[in-house]
Parts: sequence; structure tokens; C-alpha cells
Amino acid sequence: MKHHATLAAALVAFLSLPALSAVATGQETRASATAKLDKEFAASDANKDGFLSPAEVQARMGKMKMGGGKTLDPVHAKRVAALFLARADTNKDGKVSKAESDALMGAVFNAYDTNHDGKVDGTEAARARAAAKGATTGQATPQR
Ligand SMILES: [Ca+2]
Ligand SMILES: [Ca+2]
Repeated sequence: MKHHATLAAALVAFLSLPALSAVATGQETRASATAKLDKEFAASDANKDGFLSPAEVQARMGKMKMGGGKTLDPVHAKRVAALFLARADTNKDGKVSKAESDALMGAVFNAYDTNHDGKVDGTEAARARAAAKGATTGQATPQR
């Protein structure tokens, strides 16, 4: 199992799959990705305590629109949520703070910004989408 690719892809699926889809021919910068993350975090933090609980992440995953306007089924939503929690919750308190979320987004952004110019362009975004799709269908796409 390709843990790194799967977990990174889970984060991309959580944060920016719709965003990346929208910019298929454009570019995502670190600033624009961060802005989307801020919105996504706020939208996911249902009880507004500043942390994402497993239940909040799972609920958000379950509502997320995937390709073709379909939403994730509960089994996959739970799986992707668990992957996200496992990767993002670095202090292991069972919830994801904004700082933890930001740190993981930065790492994932760097992973997809393969030419390290501070932007994820159309090609890089397409790769990220393919990996995210793999994570949500259970078929992780190898990354290099
Ligand atoms: Ca919360
Ligand atoms: Ca935590």
C-alpha cells in the first residue's frame, strides 16, 4: 500500500478537489490554496471550536462532491476521513487544529508543486486529481 500517496491524496480530496477541478487549465498558488483551506476548515468545523473532530471531517467528506456531482458513500467518506486524521493529527489529540491542517496543506502543496515554482499548474493539478480519485476509489495512484 502506498501510504504517502494515499494520505496526501486524501488531503487533496478533502481540501481542494473541487478547487483543483476548477483550475484544470489555470494555476493554484500557495496563497490561493491557503485561502481555500481557510474556507474549507471553517465550513468543516461545524461546532466552531477551532478543531476538526473525526465526526466533522467525516460529515464533510460525505457531503463533498466528487466527479460527476456524486457524493462519497459513507464507507468511503469514513475511510478518507480516517486517512486525513491519521496524517494531519500530528499531536495525536484526536482532532485537527488549524495549524495542523495548515502544516499538512503546505506539505501536500510542495508534493504536488513538482517543479517548486510555488504554483500548482494544470499538469500538476491533474496529477493531484488523479491521485485524489485513486484515494477515494481505493486505488491509489503511484506518485513520483
Ligand atoms: Ca470542531
Ligand atoms: Ca491534533
